[in-house]
Amino acid sequence: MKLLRRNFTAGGIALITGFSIGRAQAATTYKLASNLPASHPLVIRIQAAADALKKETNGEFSIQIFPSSQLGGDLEVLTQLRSGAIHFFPLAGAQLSTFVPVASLNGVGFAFSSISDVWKAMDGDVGALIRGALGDSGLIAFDRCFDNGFRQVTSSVKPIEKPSDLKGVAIRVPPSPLSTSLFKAFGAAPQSISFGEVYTALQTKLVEAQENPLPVIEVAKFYEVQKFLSMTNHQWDGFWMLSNNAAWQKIPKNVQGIITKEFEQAALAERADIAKLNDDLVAKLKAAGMTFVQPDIAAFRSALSASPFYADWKEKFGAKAWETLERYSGKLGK
Ligand code: X2X
Repeated sequence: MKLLRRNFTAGGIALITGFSIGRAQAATTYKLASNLPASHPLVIRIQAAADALKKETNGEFSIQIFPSSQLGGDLEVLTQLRSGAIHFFPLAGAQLSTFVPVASLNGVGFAFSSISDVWKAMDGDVGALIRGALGDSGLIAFDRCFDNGFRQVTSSVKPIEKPSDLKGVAIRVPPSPLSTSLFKAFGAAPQSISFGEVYTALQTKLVEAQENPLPVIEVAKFYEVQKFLSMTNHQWDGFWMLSNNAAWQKIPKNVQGIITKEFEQAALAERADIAKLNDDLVAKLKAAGMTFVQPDIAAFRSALSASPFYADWKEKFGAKAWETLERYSGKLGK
């Protein structure tokens, strides 16, 4: 028998044995926005978490999910989260860095060469440092980062095999100073575009290229408007599950515990989903007509090292953050 108690004002009621007694309590529905389509493992797993929450609270608490940027562009929704107009928002460090700069620390070019290295850092001191900065900014960031993945470059015009192939290329990047800086270092012409507008930007040739992990390329159907896929692995990014602080404080402690547990389980399950997808998607995207390219990654790494990129970002992030990252990445740049 589940006992659910809640902090209540005078005249309130105790919610016990799984149902309300006395004055019926209005059920509470929290809003969660995502820029990803409903078919992405992150949204699928969060929906399962929301279903479990509703069941465990007997419908007293539920989370309504708005995928595919239905509530607005990346930075607009971040503003809504900060104001409390929405209550939860899984957002990548890339976009988050416009509000909390150190959130893109894990996105430093070629910082990680394997997903196991990523989780050592993100479930270790790099994640703790970023989560602390998010907390200082007034947001609640849950412990376990969801996986977005290693980012790959796609193009509608030509295969990107070496750094000079990016020269002058109009490439979409997330609204993130670090992403813009990374592709400027390769001589490209990056354009910051909110994720919900990327397909149209590619379809109308506003940009000829974009970069995203394979699962995003697949669920966003970029294979319909992109021909070449270069496995550059130039950046890893993840999604932080975020909550508006005031909205979170209003949730009874026992329900906070259920939400925390369900989001933790969702993140770990989503990481496994992404790992499996990465194995399956090469064949699927080839079958969808994409031409895969294995670029000279060493040439990209040395081109980035020869540019001011690493020195600039070491200065921007500061010595403590940079030292924390290099404890996992090894020395970056010269
Ligand atoms: O905007 C993107 O490219 C995406 C979906 O990968 C992120 O949210 C970082």
